[in-house]
Amino acid sequence: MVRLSWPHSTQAGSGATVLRSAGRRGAAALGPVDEQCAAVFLEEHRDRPAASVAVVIAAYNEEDNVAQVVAAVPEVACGQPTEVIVVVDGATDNTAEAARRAGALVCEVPVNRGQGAALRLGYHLARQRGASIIATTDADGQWDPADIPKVVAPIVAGQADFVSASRRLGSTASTDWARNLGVVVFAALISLLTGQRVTDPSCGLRAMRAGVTAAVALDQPQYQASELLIGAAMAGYKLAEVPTAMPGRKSGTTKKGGNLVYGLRFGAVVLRTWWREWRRPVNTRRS
Ligand SMILES: Nc1nc2c(ncn2[C@@H]2O[C@H](COP(=O)(O)OP(=O)(O)OP(=O)(O)O)[C@@H](O)[C@H]2O)c(=O)[nH]1
Ligand SMILES: [Mg+2]
Repeated sequence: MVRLSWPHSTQAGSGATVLRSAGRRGAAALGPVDEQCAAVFLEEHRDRPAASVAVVIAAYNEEDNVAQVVAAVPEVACGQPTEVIVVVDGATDNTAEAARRAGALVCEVPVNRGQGAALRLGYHLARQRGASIIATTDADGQWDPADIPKVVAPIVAGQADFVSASRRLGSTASTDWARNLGVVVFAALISLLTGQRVTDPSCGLRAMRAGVTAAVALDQPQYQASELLIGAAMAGYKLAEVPTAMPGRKSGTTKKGGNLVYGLRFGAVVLRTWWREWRRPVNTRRS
């Protein structure tokens, strides 16, 4: 059976909100590699003033793209200062150095584990540094960092907890019909499963209250987008979308495989996450 509506939770609301929540929801404990890299990162940047909006970027072999992306992140979003945290894991090129030169705070992990694992670590670092809002974008230039204030705005205004940009509400430079069809199909499926309107579930340009990243169970190593989105929706966080124009990857190739592999793996994470969240007992959480 599919439940069509979920309670919403924003800071604009108050009091107890009924949420589907397990005894142990939330970010998995960091492994020893993450602990070590986080300690080095936090110590290295201890004296750098923290910003309330952290833009977290996972980057793997993106030396030709990452500097341009970091440089394009606005220094202020909706009146709040930003900082850029780039997590590079096991890259075989100069991604980390390029990001650092462009002004990002860089966390280097010696082994490659995937975008999901890198973002999880990045979320942890952002929270540890005191960010109240975490935004994400991709290191390949596929999304326009100039739109970061657009995804932050509904959160600052108390209208949403989790905001995704949407190419379908805006436009896309992609002529890949299979990929574009996949976006439509998975958007319809996730909207049905969560009861919240979603038009672009794989968009990498997002913003959320920092607490969302700690409250939602995240364990996907690579195909992380739908896990966070579905987990947030089914935990009762209020989603919103804003239009964006998607320029597409600047150079290099996808790390996620061809369309068939991407579609199958994305779909598997959608169903697995929905099933996991659906089976959680309903609990009460302070909003
Ligand atoms: N740190 C880290 N980042 C990764 C890894 N795999 C992908 N990324 C980054 O995650 C972002 C998205 O990866 P892409 O390969 O472009 O995948 P995608 O954007 O979901 O899919 P495409 O539409 O095919 O580009 C990029 O910034 C990648 O550099 C990884 O193993 N480690
Ligand atoms: Mg990409």
